[in-house]
Amino acid sequence: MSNNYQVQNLPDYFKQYKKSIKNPKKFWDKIADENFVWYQRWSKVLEYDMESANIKWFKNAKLNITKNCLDRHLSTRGDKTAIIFEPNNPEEEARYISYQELYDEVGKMANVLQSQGVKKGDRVVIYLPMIPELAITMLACARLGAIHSVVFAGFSSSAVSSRINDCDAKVVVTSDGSYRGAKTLDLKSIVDEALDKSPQVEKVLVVKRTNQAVKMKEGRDFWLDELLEKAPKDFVSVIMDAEDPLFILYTSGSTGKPKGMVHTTAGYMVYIGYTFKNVFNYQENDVYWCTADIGWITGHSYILYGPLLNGATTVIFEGVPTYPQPDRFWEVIEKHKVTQFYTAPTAIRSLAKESVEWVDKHDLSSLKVIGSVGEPINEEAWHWYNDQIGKKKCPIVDTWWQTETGGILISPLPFVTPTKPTYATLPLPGIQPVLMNEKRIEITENQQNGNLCIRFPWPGIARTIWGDHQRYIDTYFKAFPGKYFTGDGALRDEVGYYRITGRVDDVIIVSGHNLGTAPIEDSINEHPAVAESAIVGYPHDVKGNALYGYVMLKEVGEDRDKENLRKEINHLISEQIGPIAKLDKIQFVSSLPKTRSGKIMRRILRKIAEGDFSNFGDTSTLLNPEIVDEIKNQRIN
Ligand code: 7RM
Repeated sequence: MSNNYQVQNLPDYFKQYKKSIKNPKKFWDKIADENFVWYQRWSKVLEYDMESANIKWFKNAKLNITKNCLDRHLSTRGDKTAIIFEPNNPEEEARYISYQELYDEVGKMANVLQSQGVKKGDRVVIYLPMIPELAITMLACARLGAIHSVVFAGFSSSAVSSRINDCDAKVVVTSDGSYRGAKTLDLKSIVDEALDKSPQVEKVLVVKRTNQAVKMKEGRDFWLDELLEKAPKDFVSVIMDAEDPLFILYTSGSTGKPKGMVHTTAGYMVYIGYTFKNVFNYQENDVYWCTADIGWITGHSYILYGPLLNGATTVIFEGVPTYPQPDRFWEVIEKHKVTQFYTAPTAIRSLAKESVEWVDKHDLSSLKVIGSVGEPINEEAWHWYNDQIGKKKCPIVDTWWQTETGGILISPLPFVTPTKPTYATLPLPGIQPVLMNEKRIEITENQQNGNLCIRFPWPGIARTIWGDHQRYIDTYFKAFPGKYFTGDGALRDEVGYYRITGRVDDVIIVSGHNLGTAPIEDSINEHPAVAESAIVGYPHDVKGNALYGYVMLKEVGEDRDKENLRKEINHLISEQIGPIAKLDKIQFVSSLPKTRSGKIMRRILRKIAEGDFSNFGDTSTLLNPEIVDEIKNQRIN
């Protein structure tokens, strides 16, 4: 990437932004032209129709994203470290993989996949821990033109098989096992179980990680190291069309069936390359670390593709924040002199609960920019992050985006946009957010809340849901015709900064009043004894819906007067929102069911509140599936 599009300061941001809105095609045309390598340029920058949700960027361009991630860096950055692999166990040595080595490994892997029958357009499901082979396999698929679908390696066999079946994958890449903290997971046996329900899978390639004993099925299962040993390094990258799918990534929807979001090649590449450079203020010798799992969009875009497109050094961390001790993140920052650190509010909150001595033991002075993603970051966590980790000198980039958006849409630019706690601030160039009211009318004034939509397509937007374009139209383009509907609510302040307030599908109508769960939860969380809470609605004879609150306390003590706490909580809500928002039932829980990225699974809580225990969908995709039984058993009637 050249330096042409690094936004320099606030006036420069406004100038770029204006240009990008006045003529988006011209804006992206120039970025695509000057910062990437192509086999062939496009005949048209953009063609789109919002009603049929038909979006094509860089029409007829030919390229391969791995040429942009690897080949073009070899002459100038061949010896530079592309990937730092930090293993789960700190006693195990870190690995430093140069751009040249990564190129060689990806070439070998692409040759292996090809020799196993994988062709352009085929789907490959990847079920691997956070090890370099995961990145290598994804890039090898992209080099060959196969569509990768990474399934988070904490998901159950039923989640694996339903994804394999949905995209009809013939090849699965997995490992014998995986390390997570003090635990070992048997990934290969989970795949074996999944394949009972996915008999179409022809080949399973197995990475050796834990060296545990696994069953290998003759003719179907192969050890990857044996295949790689014989494979040549060079693999000429396959010529891809701009709109050829690059990957499918499943994300949960409001129904149990996950949506296979399809991202295509050119637009995704341009958008991720550009946003990585700007949002993290990436400079040549920086060491960038995003703690997400690659099995999540954040990992795809901002551990793998974004950094490599920019020739950056990216850390892949196999472990968990609290292993062997709660200072692992801070230790790794010190060890590798990390300059950009990107994590989730849920991780920040859990580490903020630990003694600050864990942080103070470490030299974090290498840090320049720190980031947050995945859910709204509350004021308390924002300040802890700013004070203890950023030492008040690192801008916090509170980045708002979605699996569907491919990359970051609303975020401060470090050293450019003044930050404001809990605000994702301003849209990136090319992004046109709009707030819509319930009558589908655009809210033009500031200091208003509304449904967050995006007016104009950007290059990174997902193009469809695999096998179900109608569901894509219905989910994202129907509610507000002509616009992409994010499903989130937002507040725009007096200067035009956006604060994401949470999912608006969590709006509950009580006695005809529209109540958002987010503000109620915020006021509950102000109670000094409360750590976290979640509100759902359940049917009520009189009010239509009533409110059921799940409340997690900071300290669990049998001696606490629960009835009194309930009163205090309702008193707080009553004062801050109004008596209409008081909770009808309050259940104290030891934790809330969450996805890996820290999002509360309200669908399950809603069912429990309703007393419907019949079909929770697949709970194995939760971070803490065991909590579901506890909550069910202690449900308040
Ligand atoms: C990247 C990612 C998307 C949903 C999104 C929001 C919530 C994400 C923020 C946020 C407030 C943020 N993809 N969300 N980032 N809310 N502030 N900075 O998380 O598809 O897994 O989730 O996450 O509700 O719609 S995702």
